Amino acid sequence: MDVNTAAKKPVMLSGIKPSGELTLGSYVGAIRNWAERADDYDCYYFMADLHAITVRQKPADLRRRTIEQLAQYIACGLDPEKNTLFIQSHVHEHAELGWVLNCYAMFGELSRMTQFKDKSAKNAENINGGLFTYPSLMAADILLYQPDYVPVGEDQKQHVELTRDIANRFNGVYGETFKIPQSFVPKIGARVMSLVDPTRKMSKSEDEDPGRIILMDKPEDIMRRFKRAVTDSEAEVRYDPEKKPGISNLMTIYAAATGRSFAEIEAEFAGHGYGDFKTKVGEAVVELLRPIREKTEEILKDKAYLESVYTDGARRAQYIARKTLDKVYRKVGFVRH
Ligand code: ATP
Ligand code: LTN
Repeated sequence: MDVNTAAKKPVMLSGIKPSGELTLGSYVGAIRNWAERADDYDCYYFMADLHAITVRQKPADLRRRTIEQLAQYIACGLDPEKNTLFIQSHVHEHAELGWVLNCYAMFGELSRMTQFKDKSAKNAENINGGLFTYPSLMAADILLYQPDYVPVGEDQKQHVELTRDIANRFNGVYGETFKIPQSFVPKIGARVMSLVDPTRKMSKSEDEDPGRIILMDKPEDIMRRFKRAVTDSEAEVRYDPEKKPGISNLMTIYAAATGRSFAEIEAEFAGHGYGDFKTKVGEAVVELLRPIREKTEEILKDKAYLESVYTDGARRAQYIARKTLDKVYRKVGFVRH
């Protein structure tokens, strides 16, 4: 792709940590939104391996998952010819700008981040500096590419807000440097909840959570998980996230998988029991994920192809990232050589 021509389109950027298997939540909350927009935007999507090590990872697993995640991005419809797909640690400008932005992110605002509080509670024995300054690195990931939109799930909106604050603060001191990006959250599926605890987000790093559907799950596992999904004691398929979180979550998933509205779903299942509904949701998810799983398995067989994708992606990403970092280094007063 000619970088100069592409730069005229609005820019989209996002990333996911290779900290676990991608879930149905990662797909409908994020990746699906990325894949639909390749023709109209200049898109950058990466595997956030630098972010993944804020929680302890087994090196071999991290390496394997990073490559698998790339194969899954492609299987979900991200064409590497049209989108720049890369591994975060291959573009060292992320770490460098991350350091600079740390000096413009305030202790108080970093302390208020919900993800930091959640992860600290879950990893009480490893509340490290990286976990705390995670949002400054995420701000760097974003601002290096001067994007217009950052497509993410609901839980990441707060980090994108902080990125805007940091960018505005920096621009205020040094003049126009960064474009102020906007988060882009899907209307349906911005927060897919666990099937066994619909008050908690479906999360990829909680391996043993039976309420989690991963993209590589076999049809029989998907069906089993949906059959065991937590519902309520009524027998009415009705959208009410406060009073009926389990059913509302299943409706969200069904809506995301079939494109039907909540009213249509309520009408479709009026007078039916929950068992019937759960089976239908399970079947819809099986069909949604089947092509992704099959394509991923196929792509993973060709390691040389995957290597060529991430090598080319890093080159294209770095071309843009370097320009922004240079500008920042000049503005803050570093001697250039
Ligand atoms: P971890 O458990 O390792 O913290 P995660 O499952 O929360 O990871 P992320 O890497 O944080 O996944 O998220 C990747 C992207 O997918 C983000 O844009 C996030 O908002 C979105 N996302 C993750 N889980 C869900 C979910 N359950 N529903 C909707 N979107 C989600
Ligand atoms: N923090 C995000 C992953 C992430 C990201 C980014 C998302 C890292 N850098 C830049 C969008 C843009 C997460 O935990 N899901």
